[in-house]
Amino acid sequence: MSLTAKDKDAVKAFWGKVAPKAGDIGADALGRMLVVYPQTKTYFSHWKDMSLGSAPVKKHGGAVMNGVAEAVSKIDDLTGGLLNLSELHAFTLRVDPANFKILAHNIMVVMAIQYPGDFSPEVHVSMDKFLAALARALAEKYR
Ligand code: HNI
Repeated sequence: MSLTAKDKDAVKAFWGKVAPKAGDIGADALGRMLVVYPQTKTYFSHWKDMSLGSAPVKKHGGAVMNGVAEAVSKIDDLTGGLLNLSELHAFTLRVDPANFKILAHNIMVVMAIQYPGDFSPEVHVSMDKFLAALARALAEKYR
């Protein structure tokens, strides 16, 4: 299911609202992923502290959302735009691509909690499609 112009506009408009707090959103989403889906901890075993709100979780939560910001700016060509990130996750980090949807789900949950007024059903469906397209683009190099 490709992103329509309406989806892209909705994503860009919503991202404009949440971008100032992207780091916090990423930290909460990553922290939740590690708690709710503990199998994802294996990828971060080199971190001393993986608890919600810890320094590594906050730092990496911000890094992940920088990746999402990059994807928003490359929304017309996610596969091409995220090639390096896909290679990093596929070859270097060997992250099981099933986890991309899991992190995307947690990002959606945090956005809904933090922006209840803006997270309308219309924004919800466009963000869901965008994050699914982002997950697919990150899984590109696995094929
Ligand atoms: Ni991911 C590193 C973006 C999903 C495990 N990840 C990054 C970096 C970005 C990034 C950007 C590089 C940071 C840097 O250059 O230092 N990751 C994203 C995005 C998604 C994603 C946009 C999906 C929305 N990453 C995941 C998932 C996992 C994951 C689902 C594992 C469950 N990522 C990692 C690990 C690293 C990483 C591990 C390296 C972390 C470190 O300690 O350097």
